[in-house]
Amino acid sequence: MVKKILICGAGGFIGGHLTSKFINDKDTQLVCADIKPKEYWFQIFDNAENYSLDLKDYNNTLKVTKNVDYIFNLACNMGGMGFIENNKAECMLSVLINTNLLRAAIENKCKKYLFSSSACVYNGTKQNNTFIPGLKETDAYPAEPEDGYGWEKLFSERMCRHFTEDFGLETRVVRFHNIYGPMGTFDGGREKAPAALCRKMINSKNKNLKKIDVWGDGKQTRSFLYIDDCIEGMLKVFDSNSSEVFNIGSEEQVSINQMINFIEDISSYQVDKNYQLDKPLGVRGRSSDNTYVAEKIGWKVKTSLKDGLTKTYHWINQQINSGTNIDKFSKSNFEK
Ligand code: GKE
Repeated sequence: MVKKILICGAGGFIGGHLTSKFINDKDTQLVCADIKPKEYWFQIFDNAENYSLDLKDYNNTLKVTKNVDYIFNLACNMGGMGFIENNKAECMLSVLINTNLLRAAIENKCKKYLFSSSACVYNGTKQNNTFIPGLKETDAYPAEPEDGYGWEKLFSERMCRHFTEDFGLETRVVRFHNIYGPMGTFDGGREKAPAALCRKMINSKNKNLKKIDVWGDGKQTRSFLYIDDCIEGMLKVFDSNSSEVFNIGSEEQVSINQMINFIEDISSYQVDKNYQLDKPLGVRGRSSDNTYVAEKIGWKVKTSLKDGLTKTYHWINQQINSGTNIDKFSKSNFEK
């Protein structure tokens, strides 16, 4: 029985990896949609139906969801702190994508819908210190999410819940905690810390410079989840029978300075740090508590930060030093 799957945001980082996961399934017919022009898609496959269009337009969502069984919504205007802190309204407009897709899923009688939420929904007052206890799913309330982006994600989570309760649409929601890995953005303004710091180290090493710029004091803490774990966790949640929200993140909480030490080991190159306190910092500390997702879904992280960073560093190094067309991974704006 062939199933038709729609991947929204297929031209992006997580969407591209999800597409590559499904593309060789003989019983899957793939529809891929992204706002970017196809030449800027991070990964694209000829044997999928590929659409470059804006899902903030309801007619476009009706078109791409036609005869679709399952929908993965990974489409939103986002990036690291450097982007979401400076584009709050743009990030909130992604609510149109989720709203349109939920409506179109009902109209086109789709069977199941997954929404990719974010750790930016978590209450900021619980993230004011370094090395905080991992955030449990219930820590999103009382609500005080990240300005702009976090509010859109939390609101859209609630829309999924009510479309399930009121219209019977099967929905799944995952909260991603800073996903990183190869085939993602590493420059141009949307990049997150793991890729940004790998790039800075590579450029310093190439120019024999002994210093890199670091946003903040380097003591702030995060956990970072490698893309392969992200895809596996998302699919396990999708295949489960629970419409609750689940963390898809890592419990390996490190300071930014510790992450830089890992990158120094990987690159065999030491640097001093120029701490820039005026740059976008986000929360002081954040990590995931995976107790509930392990218990209900049976998903556990397999890739350590050191191992994931090693793969990411070498991929970025290859992009920068091979001189191949890296625009698509290093430019931030593609919207027509
Ligand atoms: N992007 C970036 N680039 N961050 C840096 C850099 C740099 O060169 N140097 C240090 N940092 C610091 C940031 O100041 C921040 O304190 C920390 O690394 C992580 O920044 P980030 O990876 O950009 O994003 P955050 O984890 O703060 O927030 C992100 O969380 C995700 C969900 O976990 C959001 O930007 C979204 O991408 C998403 O919600």
